[in-house]
Amino acid sequence: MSIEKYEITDDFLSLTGLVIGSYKKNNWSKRELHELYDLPLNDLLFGAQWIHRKYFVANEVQMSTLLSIKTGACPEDCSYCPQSIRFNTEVEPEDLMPLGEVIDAAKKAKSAGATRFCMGAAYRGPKDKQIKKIIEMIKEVKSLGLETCATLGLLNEDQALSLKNAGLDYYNHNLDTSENFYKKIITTRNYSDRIQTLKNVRKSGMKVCCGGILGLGENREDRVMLLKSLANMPDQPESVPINNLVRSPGTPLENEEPIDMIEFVKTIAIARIIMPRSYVRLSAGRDEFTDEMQALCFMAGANSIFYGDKLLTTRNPNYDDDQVLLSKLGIKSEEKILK
Ligand code: SAM
Ligand code: DTB
Ligand code: SF4
Repeated sequence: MSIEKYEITDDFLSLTGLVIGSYKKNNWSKRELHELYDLPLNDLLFGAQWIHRKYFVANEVQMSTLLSIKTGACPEDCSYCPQSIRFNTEVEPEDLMPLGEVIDAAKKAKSAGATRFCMGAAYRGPKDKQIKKIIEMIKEVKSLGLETCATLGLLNEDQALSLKNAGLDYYNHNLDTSENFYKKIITTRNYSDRIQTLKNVRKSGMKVCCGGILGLGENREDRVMLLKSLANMPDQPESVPINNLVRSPGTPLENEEPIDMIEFVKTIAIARIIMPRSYVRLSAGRDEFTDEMQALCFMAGANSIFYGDKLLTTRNPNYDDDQVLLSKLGIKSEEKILK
């Protein structure tokens, strides 16, 4: 398959689902996704740009700021995570943050230009007592005119509904990798637990933020299967974070081989093509990327970033460096006026 000059061939259009004219294609096969990975890089980037410009305003990115509202001492054994109590890492555990500190952090994020504030907690899943306190945080953050997002682990239906009723716009819960590889990364819960939480979130009416991590030692087949699971959900996630593993000292994956950068860019481009209406977020691990690598990811259709000098516990590029980079690339922050 090839794309000659500026003509997009029928084959390519058919592979990307555009011939059927529907972003609702959710029957991607393994073969189709492998074929997309096998395309020449320029063809893939061209296709991703073409689709990106059809569904989104070009040269705009959405900016989310993260805050860890409860840090470390997590009972789960996710091999990538510095917050697991099972690994000897540099993270200092902290209890649920007082409301005032959350409000201060949200105000700072808003004045720096973020439009969404995402609160993360190192829980397997929250207890109802904790949800009550988090509901207060959601209400306050929302009243500042920010979109709200939370990532608190597994949720049952009632918990999802109470967060939705408090005004939570997005819930982040990642599939992380393929179902097959998942078992090598986490043993304390399984893929179907994750799928159930995502169903509960969807049913509550909140928007779904769901993606994965690259560089865990997975192979291309695992990446294909992750993308297939994401794109073939009955409703595709509104937001798809693609994380580059942050290799944290003390975690079992601290010495993992970094993922090939072209493979990372291809994965972003394929996510853009198969989930044309989703925001694809260039997420954790951006601090390790050169400006050129980030530019390639934006070219591949990434249109969202985590913005602010810290992710949850690890480093992210600082506000000023990001402003310089975005200005060099002619990329603007997506403006959202929230009432
Ligand atoms: N404890 C909750 C959970 O696991 O769902 C919420 C917080 S958890 C830190 C949210 C997500 O962050 C994980 O699912 C994973 O995708 C991502 N993450 C955690 N550690 C990471 C790392 N070292 N590098 C990249 N992504 C990471
Ligand atoms: C997501 O996909 N990435 C963010 C967010 N969702 C919660 C988390 C990244 C965490 C990176 C490691 C850390 O800072 O602790
Ligand atoms: Fe706990 Fe979430 Fe980290 Fe897993 S990813 S150890 S559940 S904080």
